[in-house]
Amino acid sequence: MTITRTTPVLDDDPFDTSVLTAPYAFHRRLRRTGPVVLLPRYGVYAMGRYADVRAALTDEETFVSGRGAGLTDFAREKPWRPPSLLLETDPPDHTVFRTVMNRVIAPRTVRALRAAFEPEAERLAGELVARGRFDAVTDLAEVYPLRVFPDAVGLPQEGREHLLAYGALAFNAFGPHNSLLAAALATAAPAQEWVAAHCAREALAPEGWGADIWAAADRGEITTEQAPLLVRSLLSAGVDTTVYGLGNTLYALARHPEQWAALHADPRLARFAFDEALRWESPVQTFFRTTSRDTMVGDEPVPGGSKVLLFLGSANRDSRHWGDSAETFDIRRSAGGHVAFGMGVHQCVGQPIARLEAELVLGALARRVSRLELDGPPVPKLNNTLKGWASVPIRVTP
Ligand code: OVV
Repeated sequence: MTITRTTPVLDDDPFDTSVLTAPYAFHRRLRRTGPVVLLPRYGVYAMGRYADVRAALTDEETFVSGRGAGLTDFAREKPWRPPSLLLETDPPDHTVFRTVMNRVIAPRTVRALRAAFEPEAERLAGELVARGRFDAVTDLAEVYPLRVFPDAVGLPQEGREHLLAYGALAFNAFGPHNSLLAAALATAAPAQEWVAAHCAREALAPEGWGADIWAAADRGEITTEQAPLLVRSLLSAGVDTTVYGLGNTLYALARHPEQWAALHADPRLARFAFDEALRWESPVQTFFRTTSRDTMVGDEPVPGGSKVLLFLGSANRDSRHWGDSAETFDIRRSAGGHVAFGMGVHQCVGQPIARLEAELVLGALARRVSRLELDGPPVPKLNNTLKGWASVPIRVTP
């Protein structure tokens, strides 16, 4: 006799405003319901447990990226822009492009930027602490990455603020065609033009990550058609991610004054505070994969050609992996192994840059500030993929 099981179903819309702003109750239900569930509203599968999300991320042959890392299945629907050579490809093609980018943003290369990135962090922290009250998002998290990252790419001052609108569009576009994506598309045309123009060799400074990508084309490692697309990846994923990451870290610390006290007592904990904040409130909440063949998740069959929504932010709070304190923000825990940067062959190539920015700016604040508190209600920022804040008013005591 064959016993047929039916995959459990959840009727929720994970891209509804209520879930985007407060996803954690939904995550708990998702994890409790099973290793994989169906979301009939979108005709996709979803996973929220750490072990299953991690297993899918590290099985890039079954859970492919070439059909898109968003809801749109590139095998059926035209993507909103030519697919990314990094995010939206699979090995062996992916390996070629990833190898080029690994060299361009190698940890050693990024460490050499400390001297360029540090003075800006010190200057900004000094100015903000002198003011006493400031907005952790609009005065800091959105300001610091836009000062240092575009310089390292080789972009001009003029127009770099377009990177925020472009990133917002790129991350909204992983979700459904809802009002968030419509609003982003309606306003992002100037940002799209600016980004397209600044992937060209002539628009980039003779030294920097942009020029380094073009140098790989000169060496024949990639073609001159591929170089601008790799530059585009830097411009797509390099700014909003760190803006949300810094904003979420400051939000977490403002909500937990005893954690700020620990960081102030030992500013070398800045890197750990950042990792723990990424775990506790992951900027990139979700990515999709597509199954290349029939597979099993636990006891549940998932047919080939299915879109599968991986809840990174839920995996990062799964007590099966993190224990009873999974939902507690604690900068002294070992948050290593979180999937906020992904895992496997697509794991964030820019993470040394994000870590450097966070270490410098948090360290600069931690050394100057003994107390950091919320100074008003934080305002959520809505995005189909990113979780974070439009405003986090804070008050600091030197
Ligand atoms: C928005 C985003 C995230 C990650 C990678 C890329 C874009 C890309 O263009 O490669």
